[in-house]
Amino acid sequence: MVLKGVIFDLDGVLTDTAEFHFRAWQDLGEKIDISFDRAFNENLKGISRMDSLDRILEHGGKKDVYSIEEKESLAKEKNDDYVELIKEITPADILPGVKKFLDDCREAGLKLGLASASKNGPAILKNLGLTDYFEVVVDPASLTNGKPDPEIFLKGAELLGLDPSECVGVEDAEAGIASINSAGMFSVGVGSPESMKQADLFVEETIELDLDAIIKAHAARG
Ligand code: B16
Ligand code: MG
Repeated sequence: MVLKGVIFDLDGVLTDTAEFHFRAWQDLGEKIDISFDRAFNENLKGISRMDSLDRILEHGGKKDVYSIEEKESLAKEKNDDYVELIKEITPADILPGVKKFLDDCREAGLKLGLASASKNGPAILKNLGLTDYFEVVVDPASLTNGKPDPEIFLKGAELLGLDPSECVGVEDAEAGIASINSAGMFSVGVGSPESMKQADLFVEETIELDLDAIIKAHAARG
């Protein structure tokens, strides 16, 4: 099987916005008297805004305390805070090796797509100066199910006009790897060996992303 497309997650793969999400959720947590640490924040990677809020409320024992309207207002408060923080993002915040990897993909004639759960994805891509690399950006608002459901990666392949088997997906979150795998796509993980156990191939850091190795591993799977 020849590789024709690469579908990227954004947060944690192209740039590290996890810290900004953490700070914005923590600020909200202080207001509603729920505290959590970085380890808990790992559970929010790749998870949509409202699902993240639900996990935080459950963690704080406040699952049934707020109405839908109140939860929407809390999620908006967090996002307003987050939007301020991501205004600081510049091309200097592209994770190490990512620009070269994207250039290698482009030179190899691969089609590139973005499959981020973030509704702020296009704004972040713009601040990073990476918008032009991506032929398609899946709109998370158009989806019924978030990661780990395969919908977002299936949609990415469909928009690129490719079969999932002709694509690889690149992710830093366990929920994201599960999404890629169940889409029938070859998964490339960025992270620790423990968190990337389910990935078909993994690297610990973005600087280690190597297109030739990925092409070979994808072809070897058949
Ligand atoms: P927003 P990814 C995800 O992005 C983040 O990992 C996750 O922490 C966040 O809650 C989610 O996007 C939604 O983001 O509130 O900006 O719409 O990793 O799928 O690129
Ligand atoms: Mg991510």
